[in-house]
Amino acid sequence: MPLADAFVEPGSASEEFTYQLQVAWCRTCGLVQLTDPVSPARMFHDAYPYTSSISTVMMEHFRTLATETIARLDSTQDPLVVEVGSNDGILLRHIAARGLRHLGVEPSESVARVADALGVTTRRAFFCESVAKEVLEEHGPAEAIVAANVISHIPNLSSALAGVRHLLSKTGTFVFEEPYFAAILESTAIDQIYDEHVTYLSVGAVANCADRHGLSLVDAVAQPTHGGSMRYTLQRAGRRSPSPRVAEHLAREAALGLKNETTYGAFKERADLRTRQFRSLLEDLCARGMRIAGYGATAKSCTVLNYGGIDARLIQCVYDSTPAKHGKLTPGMHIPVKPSRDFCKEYPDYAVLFAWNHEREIVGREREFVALGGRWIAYVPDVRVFPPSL
Ligand code: DWN
Ligand code: SAH
Repeated sequence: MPLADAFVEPGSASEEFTYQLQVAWCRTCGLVQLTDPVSPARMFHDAYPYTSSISTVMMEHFRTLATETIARLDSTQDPLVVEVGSNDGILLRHIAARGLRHLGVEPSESVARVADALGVTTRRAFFCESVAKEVLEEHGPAEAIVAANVISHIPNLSSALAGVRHLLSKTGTFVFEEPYFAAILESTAIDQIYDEHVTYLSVGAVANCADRHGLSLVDAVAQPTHGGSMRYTLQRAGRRSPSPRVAEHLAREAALGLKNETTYGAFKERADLRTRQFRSLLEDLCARGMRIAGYGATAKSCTVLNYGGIDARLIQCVYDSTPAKHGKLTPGMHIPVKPSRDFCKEYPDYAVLFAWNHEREIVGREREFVALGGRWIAYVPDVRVFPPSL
């Protein structure tokens, strides 16, 4: 597999880095993870193209999380809020605007620079145990540590959790959210599996890993973002008993078969079937002379395109709003990426919704496409064309 966010400059495709994408499940701690993670520095660097603020729904989601984080600080004197993977400042900008002490820890210069401009103090670093100790030395303990869609990106999860344990004040909380493995399983979202996602977290696995580092999982609340996420709250062990929600999620995970080997084999079979159905739909439409494009040059699309061998013969181009992706080719399958403002100038007959997690926002905005006869194609949770043709 190529790297999901390594969009290719035309003419330089021969230099593409590839790696073996393979997932394993640990019978002991329940963690689902990549067997051969790619070095983080290869993925997160000064040309990392993903900026969190591409979605108005996500901007609102993080504004609300910032408000909740501030509310939890209650009467603490001069509290410190640390965010791991602060990207373009989508969350910390609200903390900074309130004049609160804060620090983003973010290795990708491309996005950290955007956060700087919003007044967010950002340390260019990969969060780990030693960086956490340095932050503690320089700034003191953190009353709140927050992280979204990044803990699953860290190959050395133990080091990250040990870092949190060092940095967190005695009364502090660590709140993080990640795509929920049970949701990935239920919707057969194989496209969530790619290089940047090293672990696929569940309530059971997080509880086990937290325990090993003197932390306890005290709450877990489902979130609608990224196609189904879970927000975990950790505190130093022994501070508070877990919310009943934790036990409810654990029971549901057991019922879903997260502890049974057969569940994982069945997932692969469903993923293979779905990929074949998706590919044959595209082939049938192409054979009928239809023009097909993609919408959203997501990191996720890398897996479904490369696993299905779907290239520019089937999908002519992908429209995306991220300037850094424009004029480039998608990793591996080399489909040209065009600005999303061009979509309405040359509507295709069908548009594959690669950013399916932003369906409401995108389909709501692009109503004219459907009004003029265009149709969306989705492949999660099933392959479907919508709205159905009359
Ligand atoms: O975990 C990760 C998540 C948070 O973001 C990272 N490893 C990488 C990235 O994954 P992704 O690329 O699959 O995320 P999204 O949020 O599904 O990507 C949206 C893509 O779609 C962006 O390239 C922008 C584009 N887009 C667009 O063209 N028009 C998005 C929206 C909402 C739009 O209206
Ligand atoms: N929190 C944002 C960004 C998620 S994308 C959101 O939810 O939208 C993942 C981000 O984590 C990238 O900006 C990447 O550069 C950063 N990252 C990756 N490994 C990291 C690590 N070890 N420490 C801190 N940030 C990391």
